[in-house]
Amino acid sequence: MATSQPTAATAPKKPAKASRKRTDKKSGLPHSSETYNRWFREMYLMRKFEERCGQLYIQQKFGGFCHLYIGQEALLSGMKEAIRPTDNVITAYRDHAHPLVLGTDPKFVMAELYGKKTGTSKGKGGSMHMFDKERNLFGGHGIVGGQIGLGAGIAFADKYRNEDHVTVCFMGDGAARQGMLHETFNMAMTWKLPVIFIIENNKYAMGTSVERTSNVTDLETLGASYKMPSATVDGMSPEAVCAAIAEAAKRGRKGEGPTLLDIQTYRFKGHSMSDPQKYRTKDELATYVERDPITHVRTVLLENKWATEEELKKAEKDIKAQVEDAIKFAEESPLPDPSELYEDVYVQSDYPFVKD
Ligand SMILES: Cc1ncc(C[n+]2csc(CCOP(=O)(O)OP(=O)(O)O)c2C)c(N)n1
Ligand SMILES: [Mg+2]
Repeated sequence: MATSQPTAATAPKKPAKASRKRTDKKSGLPHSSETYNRWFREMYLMRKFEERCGQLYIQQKFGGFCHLYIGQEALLSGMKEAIRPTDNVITAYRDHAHPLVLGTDPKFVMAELYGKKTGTSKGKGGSMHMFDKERNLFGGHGIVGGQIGLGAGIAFADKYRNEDHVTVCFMGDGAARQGMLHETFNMAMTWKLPVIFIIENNKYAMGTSVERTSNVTDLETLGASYKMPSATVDGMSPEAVCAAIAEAAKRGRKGEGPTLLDIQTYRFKGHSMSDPQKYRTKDELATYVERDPITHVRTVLLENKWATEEELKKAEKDIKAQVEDAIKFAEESPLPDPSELYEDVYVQSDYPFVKD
C-alpha cells in the first residue's frame, strides 16, 4: 500500500449527503430530470473517454494493458445514484470508468494511463490501478478476484469503527469463480459486514463464457451456501441497478450484512485491446448494443422534454472537449523521476526488503 494512499483505517471521510433519490411524480419514472441529465453526462463521459483510450492505445501513446468499460456504464451510474460519497468502492482492472463516475478529474485518470507523475497513482499504477483516496476508491486490482477479500476488509474496518458506510466490491463473472469468493462470503456473512458484492456479469472471462466455466450459470446462487441475500439485476438499466444497490446499501447500513448482486451487462469491445472476439457472434453483440444505456437515457430526456436535442449536443461537445483536454494534460505532464521508483510502495518508509 503506497504511503500516499489510504488504508481503511486512515482514509478521511467526507460528511454524508442526504440521498438524492426521488420519484418523478409527473412522468412516473423512478428518478428526476436532474438524475437523468446527470446520468447522460456521466455515461457519455465514460464512453468518450474509453473510446479515446482505445484509439490512443493503438497509436501506442501508452502501453501496458487496456480494458475498456464500453457498454457497462449503467452499472456505475446506477451505483453512484444509490450510494453516498462516504461509501467505498473497490474493483478489478477494468477500472478507468470508476474514478470518472466518482468525480475524479479525467485528466488525472488519463495521466495515469500515460504513466505520468500527475496520474492518480503518480504514474506507477497504469491502466489497472486507478485509486482516489479522497473519493474512497480503493483500486484497480490486476489479480482476478484479489479485491474480493480486500473489499470485505474495508467493510470490516468501517464496522469496527461504527461507521455507517458501505463498501461496493466489484468483480467480474470470471473472478466469481475464484476461491477467494467463498472464504470472503463466509466471513462477510458471519460478521455481517456492510459490503455489496457486485458481479459485473458481462458473460465472458476473456474468451471463456459463463456457460463454459461452470455447471452453475446462475451466479446469484453463489450466495446461497452462505444465506447471503442475492439478486439478479438488469445491468443495461441504470434504474434497476440503482434500486438493487440502494436496497443492499440500506441493509448494510442497518447492520444486516452483505448482499450479492449478479448484474447482467455486456462489454461492447473485446476483453482487452488484442481480442479477435471469435467466441461471440455479431448478433449477440447487436442485441446488447440495441439496449445501450446511453441511448435509453437520451430517449427518456427527450421524450419527457427534460432536455432538448441542442442541449444534449452541446453536452456531448463539451464532454468531448473535456476528454481532449485530459489527453493534452497527460501528454504534457512529466514522467515520474526514476529516483521515486521505491516511493509509495509500502506505508513503512524504512521497509527493509526494498532498498539496498
Ligand atoms: C489470478 C489471476 N488469474 C488469471 C488472470 C488472467 N486474467 C486476466 S483478466 C481474466 C478474465 C477475468 O474475467 P472477468 O472476471 O469476467 O472480468 P472481465 O474482464 O470480464 O471484466 C483473466 C483470467 C489474472 N489476472 N489473475
Ligand atoms: Mg467477465
